[in-house]
Amino acid sequence: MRLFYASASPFAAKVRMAAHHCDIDLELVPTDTGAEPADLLSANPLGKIPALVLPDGKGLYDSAVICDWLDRQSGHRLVPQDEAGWLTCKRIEATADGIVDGAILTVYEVRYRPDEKRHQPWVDRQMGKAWRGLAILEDMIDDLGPRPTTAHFAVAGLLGWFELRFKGEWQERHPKLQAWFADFPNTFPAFHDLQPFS
Ligand SMILES: N[C@@H](CCC(=O)N[C@@H](CS)C(=O)NCC(=O)O)C(=O)O
Repeated sequence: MRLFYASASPFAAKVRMAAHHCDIDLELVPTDTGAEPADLLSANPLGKIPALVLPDGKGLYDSAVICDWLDRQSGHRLVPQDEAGWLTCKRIEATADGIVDGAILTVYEVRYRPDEKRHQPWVDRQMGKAWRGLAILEDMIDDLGPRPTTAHFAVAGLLGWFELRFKGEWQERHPKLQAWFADFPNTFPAFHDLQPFS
């Protein structure tokens, strides 16, 4: 199965880690979303990565949806099936994904908008979502057990990406997340190869 991805994408890193954990091979297609290539748009009309092409040729997109599909394929190796475990996993995954959703818009603001069109209050609002989300994650991170779930991969993708884009800005405020992130490669050694990088 082909996965449209970019090496720096936290959402793509999350899916790649999840697939690795499930022993599911993916054919990687490096993708520049800015160029909106036709094969990406036919897999995902929204033009976003990650996008996966399933064996029937149809696209599947949004990292949470792809991970849910990988979970089904793997006999639930990614998402706990008991209600308490499911709620913890999904709350943390949604929080991690939402943090990136806010912060990435501020990256795009700089990348795609000319200086004179930037609106700082809007940037601050988006980063406010990200910092509030990180504060909540700091409180929730102890709820993640040793067995990797989609929540682990979402948080690892997020923090790996923050290391690239906001290095030095998050660690001091979030010592528990910092410790969790430093230890994650011990539970999941493939993180070294699959983490976001640019
Ligand atoms: N909710 C989506 C978000 C995906 C997303 O925003 N991906 C970024 C790259 S990290 C992207 O494709 N951006 C290009 C665009 O927004 O046009 C997911 O979880 O997969």
